[in-house]
Amino acid sequence: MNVLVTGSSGLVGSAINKISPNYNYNFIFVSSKDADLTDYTQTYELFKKHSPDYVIHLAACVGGLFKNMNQRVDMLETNLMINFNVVKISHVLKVKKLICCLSTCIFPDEATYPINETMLHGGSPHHSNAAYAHAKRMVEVHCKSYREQYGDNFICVIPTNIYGPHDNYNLEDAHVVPALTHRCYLAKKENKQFVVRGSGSPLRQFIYSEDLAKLFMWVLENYTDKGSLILSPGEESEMSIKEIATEIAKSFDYEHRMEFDTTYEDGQFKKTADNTKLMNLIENFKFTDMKEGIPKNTEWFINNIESCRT
Ligand code: NAP
Ligand code: GFB
Repeated sequence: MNVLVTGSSGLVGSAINKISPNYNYNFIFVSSKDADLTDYTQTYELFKKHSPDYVIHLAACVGGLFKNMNQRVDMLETNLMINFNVVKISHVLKVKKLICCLSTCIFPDEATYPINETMLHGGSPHHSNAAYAHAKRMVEVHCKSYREQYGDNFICVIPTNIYGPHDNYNLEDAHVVPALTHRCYLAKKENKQFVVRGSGSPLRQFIYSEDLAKLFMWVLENYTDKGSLILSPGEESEMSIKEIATEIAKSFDYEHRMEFDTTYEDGQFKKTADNTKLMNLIENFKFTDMKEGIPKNTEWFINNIESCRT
């Protein structure tokens, strides 16, 4: 069976690539160098060439809080176009199972916690990433429409914040873990203060990319429900940005030089996700603890800083 993985050169795609030898499929790992998925014709040609049975659709314009605030149009248009093309062509070419990727940050900002899969369209997303959030919510509507009108097996998974090797470590566009990893590396190298943006009080859950990759393969092989599925450690894993920054600083032996710059936005205070639906399906899945994952990520960054996305 052919499994086409879009967005495969990125954080999540690289993790799926790493574990792919453990699975008996013909994986086709593609990125923008194989086709610009914002272009319908290029997308059609790519899918026609590989005739995938299954598609794990990861490709997206992705970024942390500051990229979302500063590049709203790109986040909206690029993701709307990529997702429209991939979903429509998956139908046209009769893909047997399409797995699309949402994010826990696209849920309503005014929510009761923990958030669960039924709450996706229950209110406006946080203003900081509204463009990205609406583009992602539309892919859920698109998949659901094909499911209901044509019976297509198109589903969405909803990861929480992800970190791990092959992330984007750009100081302005990246998510908090890779951005602070890069920033702490530079602070120590230049003997300067390690500046953490915002107050440090917001709360986040994180999933290590290699854990998520295993869950994607589990979803491909075992998940038969029609509804979306949150892929996240439990509520108890929630940490403050300050705690996360401290773990990153410890991995560089630099926690004594950490300070906060509150002239920067905090973004959403929390987006606590409920993983009950997942855990009821996949008993005793072991998530990597941040105290283990952060040092692994730091080691990978230090060993790959010359070649990774900075
Ligand atoms: P990433 O590291 O930025 O990788 C994005 C991938 O998409 C890259 O392979 C990139 O290819 C590809 N891509 C971007 N624009 C493209 C285009 N126009 N045509 C073809 N390919 C294109 O992203 P990620 O963090 O792995 O995210 C994967 C998925 O998880 C996304 O759908 C994202 O929304 C979702 N997600 C991420 C997080 C997180 O914290 N990172 C959290 C929740 C959900 P090139 O390298 O060639 O540009
Ligand atoms: O991962 P992040 O950028 O995005 O985390 P979100 C933002 C939080 O980390 C804010 C603090 O509280 C920031 O103040 N922070 C501290 C930093 N230092 C830094 C830094 O150097 N860079 C960054 N980026 N943050 C995103 C959504 O929300 O969640 C995206 O905007 C995406 O759409 C992602 O879905 C998963 O977790 O706030």
